[in-house]
Amino acid sequence: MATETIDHFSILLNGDTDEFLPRVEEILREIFNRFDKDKDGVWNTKEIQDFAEATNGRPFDDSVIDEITESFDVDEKDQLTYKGFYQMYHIQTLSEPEETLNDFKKHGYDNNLELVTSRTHDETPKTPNVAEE
Ligand SMILES: [Ca+2]
Repeated sequence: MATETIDHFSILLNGDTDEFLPRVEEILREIFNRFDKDKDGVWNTKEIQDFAEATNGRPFDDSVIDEITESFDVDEKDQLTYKGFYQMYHIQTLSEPEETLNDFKKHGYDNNLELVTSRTHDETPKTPNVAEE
């Protein structure tokens, strides 16, 4: 892979406040909605596991599920809320922004946080030679 210097942190977070940039919040919302199959606004265990498989290639261990539901915002049935999902990603991103970008890539986003329709393993840089008249 080419040695690009990518500042993962600043792609995702506001350097002053450590908050997610608005585009990142949009992506988190998109991913959350995509896996919230029954559209009830929370992730049950099945939905969490679908997400885990899509992201990591395998489901989470039960202990990880427990950790998630104990650490992050859940509803009364221990289902992960969007807020909880957001918290989970925020913590990961503060410590490992690269990991978050890798996750986003698994869900079809590129380094510019754009949704690319086809998932290829090519890292062909897109150079938009936009005509300047
Ligand atoms: Ca759901």
